[in-house]
Amino acid sequence: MKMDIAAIPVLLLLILVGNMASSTQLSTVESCGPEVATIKRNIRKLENKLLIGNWQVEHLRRHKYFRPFQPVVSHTKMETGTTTDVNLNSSGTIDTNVTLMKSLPTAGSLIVHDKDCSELFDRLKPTSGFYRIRPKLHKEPFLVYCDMKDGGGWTVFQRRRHGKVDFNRDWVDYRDGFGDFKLGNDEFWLGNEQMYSLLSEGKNLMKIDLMDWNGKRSYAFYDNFRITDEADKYRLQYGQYSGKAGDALSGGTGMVDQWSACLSGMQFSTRDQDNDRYSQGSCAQENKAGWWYNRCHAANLNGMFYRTGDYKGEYDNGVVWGTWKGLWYSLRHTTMKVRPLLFLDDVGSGGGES
Ligand SMILES: [Ca+2]
Repeated sequence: MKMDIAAIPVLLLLILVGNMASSTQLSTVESCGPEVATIKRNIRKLENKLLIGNWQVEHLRRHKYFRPFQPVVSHTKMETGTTTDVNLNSSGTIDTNVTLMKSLPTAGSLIVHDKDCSELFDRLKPTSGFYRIRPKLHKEPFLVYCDMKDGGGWTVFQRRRHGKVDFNRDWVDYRDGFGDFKLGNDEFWLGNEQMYSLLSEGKNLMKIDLMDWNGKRSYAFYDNFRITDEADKYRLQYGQYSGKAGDALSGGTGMVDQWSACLSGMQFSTRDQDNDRYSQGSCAQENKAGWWYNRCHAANLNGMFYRTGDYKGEYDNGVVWGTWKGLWYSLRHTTMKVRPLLFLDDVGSGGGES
């Protein structure tokens, strides 16, 4: 947490306004306040009722495919080198524009049917692994890790496991993605541009899986998780929190914490691009990560990988989820993954909350 001296009067004003339970709170606080949370929850319930109805209709329409079932024996195709370049798109017409895809690194299918891992899961129920998806038809497909457990259908966009990949990187790396995309425990950041493609359509549910150095696990859900485009510096937006690990993205429960560490509405920063609200320095440089920072954070999942769990230092720059383990504990495993809000998982729970 950082506090500008010049900003203290603003903070006091915010606290005053908060105590008056006024509806005129400034936007940074408003997006994290408890009254707003209740309203958001009610809106969400109503929206869900409506959307589930719509979704069921859409699901029937989409999954009674007019396309013939193709058991996508893509692994065999790759090994034998024979390819059949017939790709039926969702409207059932033949898409011959697949030559581009062949030159890309392959994993999973040569033919990209799915806009995300949830569609792939619906279609083939494959095991967890790396697959290519194509969220936007006018953009090229790209490789992602699909988590087909935990209800299935999750598209993973961040993973920490062993600290082998350096997460202290420049804007371009965070924009395009980095890390290893081969093995089940590889570490990576999928890329802000890819995340933007994935998240910009429809409503999503984001799940953050966490594990400490004793193997204890926890998690957090955020609905309507999305980011804006590069022109707006991939500004973070999310809806309602639920889960066990606490709402660290919003900075915690106190207004002071939220004022300095609520990440809702924050732009993305890297060591070479300071878009935070900390006017006296760079949160990304201090915290050794690319992330959405305010002044600075209570969650820093791209931070330094400390093998000791507890750590000391000038800055709280570990792999931090403050509302679960505090700012001075660096987590061992983290996963950030997303799927459509109204996805019906393999146990039919819908919300994916386990
Ligand atoms: Ca700054």
